[in-house]
Amino acid sequence: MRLLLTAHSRFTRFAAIAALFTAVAASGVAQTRINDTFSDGNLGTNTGGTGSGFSSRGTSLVTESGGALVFQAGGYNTQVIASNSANAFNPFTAGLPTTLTATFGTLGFDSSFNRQWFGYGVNGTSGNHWYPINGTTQGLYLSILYNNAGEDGTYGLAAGHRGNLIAVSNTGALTTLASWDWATQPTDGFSFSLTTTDTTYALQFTGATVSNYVLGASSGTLTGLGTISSNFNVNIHGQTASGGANGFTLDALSVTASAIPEPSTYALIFGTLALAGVIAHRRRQNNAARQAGN
Ligand SMILES: [Ca+2]
Ligand SMILES: [Ca+2]
Repeated sequence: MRLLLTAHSRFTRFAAIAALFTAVAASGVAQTRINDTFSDGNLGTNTGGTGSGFSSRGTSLVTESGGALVFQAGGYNTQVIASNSANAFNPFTAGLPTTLTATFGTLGFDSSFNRQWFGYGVNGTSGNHWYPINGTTQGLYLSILYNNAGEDGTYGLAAGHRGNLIAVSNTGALTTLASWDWATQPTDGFSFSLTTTDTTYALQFTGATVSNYVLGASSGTLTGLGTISSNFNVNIHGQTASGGANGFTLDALSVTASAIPEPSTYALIFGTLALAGVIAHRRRQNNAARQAGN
């Protein structure tokens, strides 16, 4: 009988722990949508990573070389790529914070202008320009722009600021959610991450001096996108005014999503933990009773 009880308690404890792991696995665990370190030398494939690489959107001078995406400067040459449509998803989902992280290698500087745009654009959008001037392209964009003030007030750009986070609605309206200064020209090797839900955004930078958010904050309410009716790709756009060595390289890019556990899931987890604790306590009591009887 004692053997049966011991076996039963072991089985119950195993079942409780298994239920706990199941509950945890179903909630809060990061799901990797894209993880590309640009290491297989082919823009269109992503060997060993997550996601199936990127495609050119009618432009040239983007290569994958030396472990990085290389946007070569070409003198007004526009470079646009997008994550392949097989990896399209909706980063604006309630209860599913989704984080896009991009890490630069080098970031060239052109005394006339540099334009880089990163973010989410509607799946299937094509064309050799991808930025808010194409106002029918719904999405959320981070712009890294250097110019001589000639583009202040256009494309949703705040005057005198090199960085902007811009939402483009499904009606083409632009909403500048945040605008900031780099104290110096953005430095090589910096990373940004952008986390979104259906109602919020949060921006973070590492390796760069970013200050003076003037229109918004580093986090806030996501407005301006309108009704989300499609899936999105990660798009990247580069352009410099002159040729030479003024392009940029991107070392890594990832997109992860992590579900927020429902209250009922928390209840299940804590309930299971409590049950496991009771079982362990009873087992210790039984063992102590057996030892006392010996
Ligand atoms: Ca590749
Ligand atoms: Ca890399």
